[in-house]
Amino acid sequence: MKNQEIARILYKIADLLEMEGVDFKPQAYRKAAQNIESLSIDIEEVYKKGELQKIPGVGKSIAEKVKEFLETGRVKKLEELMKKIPVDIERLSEVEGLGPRMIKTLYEKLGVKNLDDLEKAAKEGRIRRLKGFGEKTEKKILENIELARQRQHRFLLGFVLPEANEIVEMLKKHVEKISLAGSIRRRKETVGDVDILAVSSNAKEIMDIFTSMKKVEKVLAKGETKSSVRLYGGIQVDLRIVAPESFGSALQYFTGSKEHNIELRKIAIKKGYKLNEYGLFMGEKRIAGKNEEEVYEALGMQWIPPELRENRGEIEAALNRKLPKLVGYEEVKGDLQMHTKWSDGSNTIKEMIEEARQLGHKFIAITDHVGSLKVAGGMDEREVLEQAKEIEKLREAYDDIYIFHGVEANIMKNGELDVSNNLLKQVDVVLASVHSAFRMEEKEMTTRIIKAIEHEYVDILAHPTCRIIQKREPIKVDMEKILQTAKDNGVIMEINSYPDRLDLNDIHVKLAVDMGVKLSIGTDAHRKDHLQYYKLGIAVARRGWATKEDIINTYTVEKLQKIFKK
Ligand code: DGT
Ligand code: CA
Ligand code: CA
Ligand code: ZN
Repeated sequence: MKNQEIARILYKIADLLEMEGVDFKPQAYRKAAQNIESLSIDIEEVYKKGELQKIPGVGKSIAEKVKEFLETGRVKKLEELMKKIPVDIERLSEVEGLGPRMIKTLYEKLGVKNLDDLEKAAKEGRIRRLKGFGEKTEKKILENIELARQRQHRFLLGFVLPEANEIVEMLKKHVEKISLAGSIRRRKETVGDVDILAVSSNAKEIMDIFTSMKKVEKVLAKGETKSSVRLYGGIQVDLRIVAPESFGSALQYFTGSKEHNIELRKIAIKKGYKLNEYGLFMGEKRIAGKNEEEVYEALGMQWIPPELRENRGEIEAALNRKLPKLVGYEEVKGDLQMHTKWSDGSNTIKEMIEEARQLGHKFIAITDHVGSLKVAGGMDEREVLEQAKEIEKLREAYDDIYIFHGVEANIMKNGELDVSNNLLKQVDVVLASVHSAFRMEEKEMTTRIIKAIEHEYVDILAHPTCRIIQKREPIKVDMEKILQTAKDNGVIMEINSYPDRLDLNDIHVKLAVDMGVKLSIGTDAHRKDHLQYYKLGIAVARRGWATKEDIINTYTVEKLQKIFKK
């Protein structure tokens, strides 16, 4: 989905136009950006249907910019404006109290282009001398720069990973070795920037290719061994070229986490070695560095999968050769949560099946909303029965994929479900989840969830903490108590794999795994292209030390049928 990227471009044009002193247009751009940002459908599809101008606030001129971006990956108008006013408008306008016009004055009078310049000018007392600013404003600016810096943007793994993989794939043809590094390689739920490492005998050419990619909005730095760019989506990508004999140690170093590296270096020192990005050294002699395996091996431990490198006990386990055999990305055979046109999804059951088959799934569960959730188009009993008939027919049409008929029911405030047992009896698998009254005290909320887990027909507790990353805090619950109840009742805890949910998170997954609670992976797809997110769920499972046995999506259909049996 390019919705966010396009909104961001339009906001930026708005700010730059305002700096130019243009009237009305900035407001129009912002309005359009807001509407595109909150669009629940993919703007590319709107464009394909020729319906861009049906989006509120999108007129001919803005529609043309959207079209230009979707077709060419750039917007000339933005490039012209950025050339004319070369300031980092986005970061600067994050300083509270600084509007586009003030930024313009600061640029014209003091040459302020970015946060560093701004800080310097404020510290030197140059801002207070400007007309309309004053000492108080200067002080405020200085305080707010700190806040703007702390509010450093992080990006959802699920949205950045496809872009990062595309870059790696594209560069692969030109280099000897290449890999993602940093938090994105560890599959952390959000990433600050994308780190890429490569080996090449022709660094200069690689850097040219890298910095002239279509998706690059701005080249931040360009050198022979390191370049940084910012993509239209707003994220920074760093590419480093390293020597072949150091690739493994550099990959190890730049994969992190920092905490993991610190521990590792201590172990190296204890053994009388020195570990850095260039290699593992005994005196001047490099004893390992070409690949990661030999670095870990020389330190007397198993190679540690990147997802575990958070200094949460993995180093000790690796030293004792007791790392778990993490569930593999190829071992998950299906998806246990998705929605269709029967409730609030955009595709038919058949379309979801087709897509799932493309992904190689052997089973899926169709889990449309039931009950009173108005916005989600919850089905009633009659509709569930009709849906069952459709699924029965589709089962006959496909012999390479099994379709479980499921529902997602709402857990009401008192812990009861808002549908009858009669309805629940009609389906194979029942998901229960909280969709309202998120702010209850921990004790009350825990009792509520426990009651739902104890419900005789509930199989899976879906998105158990209800958090939306960077948007909604998790509900307050006693997680250990919930997991214990789940275990006692044979209820599965979901790893909701939608990019902004990832719920349970890695820490809770580890707790569940330690307690012997089984987990399921569900994308919560509301469109067929969301089905690809199941891999994010596997990443969370791996970060939570889960093995194949812990994740029921690795089981056969027969085994699942037994688990879901009423
Ligand atoms: P991010 O980008 O904030 O999501 O997180 P990372 O982990 O990708 O961090 P980043 O991009 O600043 O640096 C990449 C890796 O480089 C990091 O995971 C570990 C390594 N690294 C960076 N700075 C230090 C440091 O000061 N000490 C050590 N030991 N390692 C560092
Ligand atoms: Ca990073
Ligand atoms: Ca970085
Ligand atoms: Zn839900």
